[in-house]
Amino acid sequence: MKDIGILGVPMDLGQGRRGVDMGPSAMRYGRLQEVLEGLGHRVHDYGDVRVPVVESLRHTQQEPGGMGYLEAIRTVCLDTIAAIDQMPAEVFPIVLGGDHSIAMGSVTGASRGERIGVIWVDAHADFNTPETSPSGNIHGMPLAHLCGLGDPRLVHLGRPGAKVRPEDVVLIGIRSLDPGEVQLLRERGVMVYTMKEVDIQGIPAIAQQVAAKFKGFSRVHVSLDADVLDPEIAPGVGTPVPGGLTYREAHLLMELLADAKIVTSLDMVEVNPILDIANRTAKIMVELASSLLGKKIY
Ligand code: EXY
Ligand code: MN
Ligand code: MN
Ligand code: MN
Repeated sequence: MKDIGILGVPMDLGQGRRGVDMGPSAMRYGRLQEVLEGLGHRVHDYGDVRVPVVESLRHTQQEPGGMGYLEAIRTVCLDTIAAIDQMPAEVFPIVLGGDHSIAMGSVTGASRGERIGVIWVDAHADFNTPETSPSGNIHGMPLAHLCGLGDPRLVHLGRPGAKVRPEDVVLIGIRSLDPGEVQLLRERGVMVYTMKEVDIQGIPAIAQQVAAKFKGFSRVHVSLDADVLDPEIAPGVGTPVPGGLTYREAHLLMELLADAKIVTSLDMVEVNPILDIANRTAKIMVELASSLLGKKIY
C-alpha cells in the first residue's frame, strides 16, 4: 500500500494545439483516484497548479507555442515543484499534464534534491534545446533542460544546475528524433530504446535492463507520454507518430516495472481530449497507472 498524491498541471503553453490543458480532467473523469484506491492505495488529490490561459498571454507573441511562453512555463514549473514539496516525503506523486514541459517541474519536485533515475516513455526524446529545436516548442525540450542543456532560465529551475545526469536517463518507445537531438543524445551517452529495439529485444528484456540499471536508486521517475502508444489505440495526442507501443507492450512495461519495485513517481502527459475518441486515451493512461501501481489479475 502506498500513499499517492495526484497533482494536475493543465499546461498547454509548451506547444501550439489547444486541448492538452484538459488532460488532468480527462484522467480524473477516467476514475484515476478510484482505480488506485481499488488497489488498496491511499490517494489524495492535491488539485491543480494554476496555469495562465493562453489567450491571456497572446499579447506577448503572435504564434501559439514557442519560446514566447518561456517565463509562464517557468513559473508553472516552479509552482509544480512547490506543490510536490507540500506532499510528505514518502508520498508517490502522480503528476497529470498538460504538455510534457511540465516534467521540468515534476521531475525536479519528485527528486527532492536527490539523485533520480528517469524512465522517459515517449515517441519523442524531448531532448531539443532552443538552438536545435525545429519548432521552438518547449514540450520538445524538457529532458534536455533537466540534463542541464539549453536556456539557463529553464536549466536552473528551483535550484541551480542540472537535475538529472544524462547517464541516469532511459528512453523507451522512441521513433521520432530531430538531427540535433540525435547528436546530443549520443554525445551525452543517454540510453535509448527506439521502437526498433522494442521490436527486436521485446519489452521483457528491456524492462530487465532498466531494472538492473536503477537497482539501488532511492528515486526513479517514470515520465509517460501518451504518444508513446500507437495512435490507433491512443488517438488523443497532439503529436502522433505511427508504429508505437501496443496495448500489451505498454502494460507489460508497467507491470514489469511494478515487479521491479523501483519506481517512486510518475507523470502522465500529452493527453488531448479534444483530439481523442470518447476519452479512450485518458482511460488507457489510467489503466497504465494501475498496472504500474501493482494491479494483479491473478
Ligand atoms: N521533436 C519535435 C519538436 O521538438 O518540435 C516534436 C516534439 C514533440 C514533443 C512531445 C510530446 O513529446
Ligand atoms: Mn514527450
Ligand atoms: Mn511525445
Ligand atoms: Mn511491436
